[in-house]
Amino acid sequence: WEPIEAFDFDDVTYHRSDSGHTVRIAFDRPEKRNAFRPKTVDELYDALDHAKRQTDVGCVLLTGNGPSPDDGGWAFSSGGDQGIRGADGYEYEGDEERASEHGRLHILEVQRLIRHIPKVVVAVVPGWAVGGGHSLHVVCDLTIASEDYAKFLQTDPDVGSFDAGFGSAYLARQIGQKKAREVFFLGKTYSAEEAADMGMVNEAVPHEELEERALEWGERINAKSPTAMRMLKYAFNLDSDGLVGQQVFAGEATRLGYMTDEAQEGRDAFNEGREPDFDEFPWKY
Ligand code: 1HA
Repeated sequence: WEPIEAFDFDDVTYHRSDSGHTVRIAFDRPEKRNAFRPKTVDELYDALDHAKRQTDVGCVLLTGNGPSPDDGGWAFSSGGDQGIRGADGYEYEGDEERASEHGRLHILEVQRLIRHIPKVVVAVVPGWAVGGGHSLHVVCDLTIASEDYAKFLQTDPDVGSFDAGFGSAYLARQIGQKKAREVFFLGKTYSAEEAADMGMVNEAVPHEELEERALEWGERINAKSPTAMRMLKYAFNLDSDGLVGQQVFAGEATRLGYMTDEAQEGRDAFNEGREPDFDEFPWKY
């Protein structure tokens, strides 16, 4: 892994694989089970947005650094940092001007970016995935988890919070209504194997093999056709993204359309001030 030097992050780390085609973005607050504060969310968004624009990158691994220096515990993320939760959201710690504005819930913007980034995003879960951290893994395209330390838990209603979007409703599409309701209403803790049986984890692997296996997935993904993968991701998203999903999918269809001689004849005719001649293009069936 090569560190990506373009950013000076405190709460996340950002690396590119030796092959260059996979990036690794990791929460880096292991002493708080990788809870996120607004600064963490800003950095996560910036890293993902940067990754989005790397045309030679096909796969993003999203994970949590560890273990905790305090007790050796591992975490993907434990969700919003409850220590800086204000009256209406999470506040900027140590930044009085920003803290006084209003609380932030912009992890939801990160969720949308993960949905729309034209790459495969893999949640690599080495330990706890809890609350908003659980919802984040739900939103990722794939999840691989440590069979030794990964634990999946929804505490949202314990702390008076609720992800009523992807974290719950989309989870129900993955594991079914009864199970999703159990996750939130009973708040049980599930192992990686149980989560795989439920259908919200793709594979449980020994802890020491987790990153290596994730990197292998990245290389498999990177070997495939970028256009086909992009269209497939947006196709999978479409029925749970409504008109926005249709817009994203249609944008890619437009891109493919623009690449045809037929569309270029329309453009050329306009630019040359003549009527377009589409005669050579059949009405295909
Ligand atoms: O639901 C949303 C949203 C919904 C809509 C829109 C936006 C949203 C944004 C966020 C969220 C949420 O994430 S709400 C849910 C918030 N998270 C939680 O309720 C999880 C709280 N943490 C725990 O339940 C447990 O800590 C744990 C199951 C993750 C781990 O337990 P464990 O292994 O026994 O460790 P523990 O001793 O509890 O934690 C280690 C240290 O990490 C503790 O600090 P220390 O006593 O050493 O100083 C603990 O306080 C800290 N920590 C863990 N999680 C958090 C945390 N500190 C702040 N915030 C946390 N989330």
